[in-house]
Amino acid sequence: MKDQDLPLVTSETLREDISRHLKLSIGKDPNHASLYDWRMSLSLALRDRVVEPWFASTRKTYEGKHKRVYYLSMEFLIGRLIEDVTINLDVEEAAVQAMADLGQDYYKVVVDEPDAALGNGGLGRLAACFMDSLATLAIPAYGYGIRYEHGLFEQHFEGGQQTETAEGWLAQRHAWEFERPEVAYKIHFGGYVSEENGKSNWNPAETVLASAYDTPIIGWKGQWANTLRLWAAKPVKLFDLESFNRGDYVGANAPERLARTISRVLYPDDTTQDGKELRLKQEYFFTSASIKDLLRRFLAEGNKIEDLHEHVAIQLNDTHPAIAGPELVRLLIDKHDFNIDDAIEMAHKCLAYTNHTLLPEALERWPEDLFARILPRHHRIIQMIQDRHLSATGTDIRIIEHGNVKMGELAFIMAHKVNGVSALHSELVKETVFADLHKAYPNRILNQTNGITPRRWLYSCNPALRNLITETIGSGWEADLENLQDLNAHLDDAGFLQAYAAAKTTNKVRLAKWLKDRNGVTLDTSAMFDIQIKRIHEYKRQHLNILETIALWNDIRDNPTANWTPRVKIFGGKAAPGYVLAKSIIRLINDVAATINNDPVTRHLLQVVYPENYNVSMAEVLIPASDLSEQISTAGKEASGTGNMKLSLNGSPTIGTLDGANVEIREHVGHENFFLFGLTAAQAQEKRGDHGYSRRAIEASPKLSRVLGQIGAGVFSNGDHHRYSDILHNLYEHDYFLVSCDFDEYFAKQREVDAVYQDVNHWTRTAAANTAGMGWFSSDRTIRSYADHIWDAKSVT
Ligand code: B1N
Repeated sequence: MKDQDLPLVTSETLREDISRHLKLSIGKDPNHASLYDWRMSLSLALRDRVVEPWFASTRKTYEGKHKRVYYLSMEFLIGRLIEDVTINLDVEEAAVQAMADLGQDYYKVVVDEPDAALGNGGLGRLAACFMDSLATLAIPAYGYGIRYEHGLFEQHFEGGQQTETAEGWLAQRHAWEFERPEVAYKIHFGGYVSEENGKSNWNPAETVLASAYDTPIIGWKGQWANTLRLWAAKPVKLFDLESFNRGDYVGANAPERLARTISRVLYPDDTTQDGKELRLKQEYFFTSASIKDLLRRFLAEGNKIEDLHEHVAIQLNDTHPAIAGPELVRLLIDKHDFNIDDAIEMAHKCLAYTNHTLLPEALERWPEDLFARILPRHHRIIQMIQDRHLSATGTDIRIIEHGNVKMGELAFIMAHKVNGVSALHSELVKETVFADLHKAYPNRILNQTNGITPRRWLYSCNPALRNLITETIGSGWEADLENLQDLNAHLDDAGFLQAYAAAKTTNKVRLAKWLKDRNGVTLDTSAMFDIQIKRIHEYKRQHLNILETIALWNDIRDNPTANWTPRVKIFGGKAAPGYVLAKSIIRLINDVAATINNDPVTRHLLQVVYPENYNVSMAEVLIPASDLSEQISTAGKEASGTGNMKLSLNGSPTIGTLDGANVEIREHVGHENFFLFGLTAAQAQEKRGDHGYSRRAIEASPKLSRVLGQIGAGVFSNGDHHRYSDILHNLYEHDYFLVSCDFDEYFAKQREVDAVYQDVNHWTRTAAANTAGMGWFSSDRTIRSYADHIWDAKSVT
């Protein structure tokens, strides 16, 4: 299809539609319309233009009997949608004009939209980027997840400490979803299994309804749209009138309460697992509904169940939906008369599993008694899957072991392909967590390096750079990001570099204004903006960054008139509410900021800012304005990272370790355009065997010793010597993440960064080389590769 197939949208037609929606859908007179009313009207007018391509895509998939991809994920971290839709439909100018004609500021309306924050971090955002690329590539696909009433909590700082409040994106109706009351499945829990004539019957104790809400996901130039189908839990019986009539008013509400808790709230854990009953119920709830739904669609099209694998590819985004294997087996046996072996074989051909982390605290295991109590039938099916696997491989690798059901092993054994998310991570998957299974099934593991959608993470969030790129190499790069390498021919062109630096300045000024409005903080936009944005975790080492900041502060104070490179250190990110040490790190950053931002000797040279409540929308302002990207995790611990890709693409070189996708970014942008430091994954592992390593490293580093001494002396805590004893104890006694060992090299590399930054030409060339080299990291490339190597799915042309 060609671009000209897009129906012409003028500001006049759009304006008429907005006015009509304001009147007829919202029921408001323009004179009394609130910002929310205008936002709804604009959103509905845009949504109208998504529906046609959406229907057309469904029709084509149906007519061509194309294979569909089903992406099952506990998290979809979408962010805002107005801008996303205007950009994919190529109607931003018309939308701005239409709103102006109505006396409204389009951009004010855009930022009024709350983020859809149905995810914690990278895993959820990856799912959102994948949905964008699937639509852009016209691969028929459904995303399946949970319609949480409350997304990721809102973060506040009180006296520098993180507090959390519930997020409420559904408090007001939004325009993007279509409720599908007719699409509902009963989901069962608990009870017992009885046997009758060799057949197993599950007699559940509880039942809730999974009710569908559909959001169309439109691809680039509006050529294709897929569906994100999110499940909300509802009571089977709305209200227990019997209890009410008996006078039991509390009991009358019981069915409602039980159901609503299931889709009430997103678990705020990133790379840790909370072994709570409700979490297991959430996982089964959305997975079962999704499997039932895809089977219904498949059969409604007149297909034979024996052909399921030719029409259906199911991708498990981590192990959270791993119960899909046993659930599909169960349904094939109970509803379609498969025998157990054929059912397992069929499920195997449909399923694939992505592993996103090696951290032991993230690997899902459920106590067997809990699991058997909630899902008694699945418990037995898993035993049968395990038996067959044991006899087929002659190994002793169990799914159920030491009283735990291990979801990683289950997902691995059920899947026909298992992938890691960066080259290094996939190798480590083979060598560590799944070493034994890899030996038993040597062709199962493959790599699929993550990617990011260039529409949101360059075109939409960075208009200044977008325009420069298009002026320099023409358009087309938005859906063919490798075109960016054409920029390489301009890296020695002074005019280009000047324009590139000007675009960066524009974005830094935009960020400075945003921060001024939000926090009243004034930033020096000529200073280097040095940014670390991600969840707060020991392995990501925000503490390494803040310790380096203190050491730099010391050096500046010791020698204030030396030739320093002014820096603004910007942090963003949330800690899991129960992660005590991560919360301590947040407090330390805020305490350090309070101290050094008030130091008259250094404050024009060094500033620390940490805006509250980092989310997708904040990332869209921070990333284009970044000069330096902090990707400093302990090697071997960050599976991939995707923020690293967004920052580099937007002209922010990396200071980083050889971890996750950093390794591949460095290859693509060129070693000279990447500031490398630190132990390798292998060296890190070796170091841990070296008894007493951290104390020795601290003693060998005068800078680090001094910094830790200051923290212990209460320099940043009003003389309180104990506020940070947890962090200090951790660093001295069991510095598992090797902050102490990497500190000096990190500090030295930062001074090298300082020097390069002072050479404007050299720095700008380095930044531009990052943009030019990052084309490969488009999620379009990633999705094409999944389609070819895992799903056997095709673009519909
Ligand atoms: O997945 C991202 C990677 O880029 C990151 O490196 C990785 O840390 C992240 C349990 C997770 N791994 N595991 C999780 C999230 C929520 C949860 O409840 C685990 N997130 C990642 C995309 O591949």
